[in-house]
Amino acid sequence: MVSGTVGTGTALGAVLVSLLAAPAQAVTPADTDGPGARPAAAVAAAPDDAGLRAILRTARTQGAPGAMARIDDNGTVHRLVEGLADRATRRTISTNDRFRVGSITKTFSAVVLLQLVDEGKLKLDTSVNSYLPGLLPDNRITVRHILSHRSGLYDYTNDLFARTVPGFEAVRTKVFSYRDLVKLSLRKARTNAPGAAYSYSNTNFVVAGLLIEKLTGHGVAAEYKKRIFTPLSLADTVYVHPDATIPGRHANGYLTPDAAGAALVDSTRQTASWAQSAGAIISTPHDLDVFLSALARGKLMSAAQLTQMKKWTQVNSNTAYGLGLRRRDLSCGISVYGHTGTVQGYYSYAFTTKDGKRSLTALANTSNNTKVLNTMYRTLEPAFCGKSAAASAVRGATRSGGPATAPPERHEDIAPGITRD
Ligand code: HEL
Repeated sequence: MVSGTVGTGTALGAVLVSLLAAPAQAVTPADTDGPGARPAAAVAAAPDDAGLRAILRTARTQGAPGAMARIDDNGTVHRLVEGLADRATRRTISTNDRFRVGSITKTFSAVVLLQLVDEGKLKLDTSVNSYLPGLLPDNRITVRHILSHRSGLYDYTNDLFARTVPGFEAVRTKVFSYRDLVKLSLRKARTNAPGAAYSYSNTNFVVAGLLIEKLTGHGVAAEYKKRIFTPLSLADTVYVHPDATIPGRHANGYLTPDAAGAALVDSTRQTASWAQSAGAIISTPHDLDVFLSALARGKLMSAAQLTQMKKWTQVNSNTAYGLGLRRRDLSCGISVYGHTGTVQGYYSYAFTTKDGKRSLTALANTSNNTKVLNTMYRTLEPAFCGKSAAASAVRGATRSGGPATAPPERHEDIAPGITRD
């Protein structure tokens, strides 16, 4: 595991008791775009479609039935597809296909909460318990801690998905309330004192969903729609929880079992109730590109709130986390902003440049396959850095998972088989 700052994942128990009793050693997020962020360097190089395609092909050879990417570059669209959306019908994957975006949902939830800050209904540095009395066991946990994964609330999915296919089948048709999920988290010791460390946890964005519900009086579906989907005309973006079906044209998702060589499990149909406001949105590459571009251009919140969203906690050498937003620092000297998603059967990446002029969404329709995850991670370089970077990204993708030559990976492993950063 690569920890954000202070050691997450330390042995808990006695250590944690003293940690929680001690005054929080705050991990102070850095100011907007600093310190590791690369300046506003314009994206000079054209996207390298050939390099990107080679990466998508590698993902297929590593076990993804299909892989695709769409780049929206200042009005020019690049579409790349490899392989299948559906193994039964053998339909080719399309960049118009809907898919489960997983934790890219967190950026949508953060946008809603930051809009509520703009409306004077929420304060980032106020205790969550002052809005939701008694919900959390520590009044020091603030809204900002939740949105930056610094609350220390344990991630209940570590336990739910310790065994991949049995874990998935046990929740596939379940409907949880947000409070059920918070309760699962609170059965376990917290990972750190409030504010003391970055420790990625779905629980934080379940709390975000509860806050949205409490402050607006509506479910997240209505708020996403009113505040984001409709104003941006995201016609293919939906939140259908607890419905288990992806409406309309979509790529099926195929979960990789833990046992080597076992057949992929079609995991398309599920309530995604374990994820909800932390991961249950369904969208397309076009819509995600539009969403992130609008966010970067300041169309979804005030400049003051966008500044808050981009206060960074460094996660590792080339990744930082803001408020429901990731920053990746690329080899060509620019930083890109967005999120990643892993939901059973789907690995997704959606990032945009600082000015929102170039956006990438990439998808592989499998998950629980670290080789594919690491390969898809490399799509950012050819998309944003062009040819020079693509060569090394492709080399890396080809080697990914290889024994001696694999480059160091930039992910944190929090739970068995779940790669996070
Ligand atoms: S994990 C992440 C990603 N986030 C987090 C969230 C999301 N997704 C999950 O928590 C899903 C966990 C189960 C995934 C499952 C698989 O691979 O389909 N794995 C297992 O069951 C392993 N035993 C941090 C990677 C993100 O990128 O933000 O999405």
